[in-house]
Amino acid sequence: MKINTFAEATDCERQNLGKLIDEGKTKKIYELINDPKLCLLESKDRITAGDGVKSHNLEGKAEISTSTTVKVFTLLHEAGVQTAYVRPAGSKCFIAKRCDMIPIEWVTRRQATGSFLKRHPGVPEGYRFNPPLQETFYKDDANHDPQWSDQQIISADFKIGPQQRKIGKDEVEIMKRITLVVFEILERAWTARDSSLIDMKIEFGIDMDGQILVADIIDSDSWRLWPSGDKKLMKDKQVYRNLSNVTQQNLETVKQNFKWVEEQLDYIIQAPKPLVVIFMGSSSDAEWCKQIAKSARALGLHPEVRVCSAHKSTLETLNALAEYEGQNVVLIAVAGRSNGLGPVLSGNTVLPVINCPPLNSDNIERSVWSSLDVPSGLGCTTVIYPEAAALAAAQIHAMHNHLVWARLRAKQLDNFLRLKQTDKLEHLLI
Ligand code: OK8
Ligand code: C2R
Repeated sequence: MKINTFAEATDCERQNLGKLIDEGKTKKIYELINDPKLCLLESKDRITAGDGVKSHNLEGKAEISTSTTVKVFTLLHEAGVQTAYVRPAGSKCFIAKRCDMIPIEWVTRRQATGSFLKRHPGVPEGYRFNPPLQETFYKDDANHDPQWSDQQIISADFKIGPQQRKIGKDEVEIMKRITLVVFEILERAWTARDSSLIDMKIEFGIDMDGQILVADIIDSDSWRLWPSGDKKLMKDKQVYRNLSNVTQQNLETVKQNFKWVEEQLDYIIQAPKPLVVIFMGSSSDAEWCKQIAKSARALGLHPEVRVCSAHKSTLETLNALAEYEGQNVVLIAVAGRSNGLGPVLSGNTVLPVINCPPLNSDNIERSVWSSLDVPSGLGCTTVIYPEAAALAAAQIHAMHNHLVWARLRAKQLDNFLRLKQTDKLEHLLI
């Protein structure tokens, strides 16, 4: 995946710039004249902590922060998580869906550190939360962002956005679930760079269509990140928060840390698409295979199709198999009637083989048994739907590929969100 160099978008977006909507400690938000549903976020060369009490100029921070945010949101977008982020626009800016923000910080923790330790004396630093712990804080600098319960958020009776969307129990549940998935996707991605995501904070907004979206920025201000799981190697804003005496040299270290994070994200978002080879026994199985390939692509896999029959062209089948030995490949065998193909492949390789025979209501009783009733020593598995074959292959690849893992996690989130939405509209169904 290629990240734009920002430059191409700059000029036209600047001409389109409307009035300043809002200005925070580290960013400005502008209207876009030609598109009232979008806005432009511009980062400042400013670093702050302690609700703004500590604040310094840090030349170059805006570019690093923007690029970090762009890469993080690109990763989430590729996974299938909807966010307000739209596209980069110059080295210090990006375009986002215009949102009215919900004044809550959504924090997820994998390990105990930071403010959690102050609020829970006796719990040792590094205590592991399984599942990750979720906390919410009301954004109120003057009162140091007090922790709020779900009940407090619901009782605040927020009505946000042009449609005045009420933030009730469902909305809180939706935001909690999205927050957890965002954390888990980023945690898994950072594992690929041998770094531990310890905790993080995100924020939500309501866009002009009334949709709840992850909004704002996600950069080195947003999380605690410990390379090799070692607190002493931390690469996030905590280094700045901890400084009792802020010198130019210290600030340079903070900036170099942020730059390191921004560069690591290139490796994270550019992971190769893993290969799934669909072996089909006859060209008559092509339609079934197309359905598997379509689902596989949607999960971030690269499908390849081979036509060979273990019954009719045994040697060619084994030669084709030999081409994939030694690689991280999942094989899917599509063979109707008497399935020799899947079991023969499985018996001659250690690569995982998933049988997905092209079944229909007429042949299922007869044909499925030839995939299931295999001799001892074979470990091929069998599924009966094309989507299930792609999902099973993706789950195998997800064990070593964080982008596929992210797609699967986002798909589960999507299932949850769809059911929630349908549940709300249930009265329209009957
Ligand atoms: C936030 C997780 C960690 O940075 C500050 O000190 C204050 C403030 C600011 O001015 O930017 N930052 O509001 C903030 N609050 C929580 N988090 C923030 N960035 C993140 O949430 O990953 C923080 O980086 C938990 O933080 P904790 O332990 O302080 O509650
Ligand atoms: P033909 O079109 O060759 O007659 O195949 C194919 O996958 C197809 O569904 C008819 C059906 O037989 C299947 N077939 C197998 C094998 N080779 C072909 N089951 C095999 O080697 O197992």
